[in-house]
Amino acid sequence: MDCIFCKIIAGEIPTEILYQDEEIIAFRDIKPLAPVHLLIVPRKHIPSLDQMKESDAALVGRMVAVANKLAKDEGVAEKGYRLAINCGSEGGQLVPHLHLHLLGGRKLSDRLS
Ligand code: DGP
Repeated sequence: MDCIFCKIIAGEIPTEILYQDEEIIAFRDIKPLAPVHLLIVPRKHIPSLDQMKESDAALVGRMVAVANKLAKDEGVAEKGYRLAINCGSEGGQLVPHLHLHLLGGRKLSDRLS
């Protein structure tokens, strides 16, 4: 298994897990871009958003629901936050395992750069 997020999911890389259930885990980004920067990750290895199947739609919807819950837990829900999925090289994706970024705790740029 050569995927860093699969290794975190398997417990091979010690990481503080903020949320987990049978389908999804969440932990802090190692290179945070904001005071709150979490990654919401499906246990299933889907290499990118581009490769999700129609049958994964409920899972991706649950990732969003988990992110919204974590935004409340982290105290950023009221002021606002951003969810982002980078897809492919021009989309800025570095780790080839689908993940949702939750960013909050500061005023984010009005534009995505
Ligand atoms: P992306 O560019 O969307 O593929 O974002 C990947 C993010 O994953 C990046 O912001 C840094 C984070 N990351 C990479 N390796 C690790 C790791 O081993 N642990 C944690 N917590 N985050 C990682």
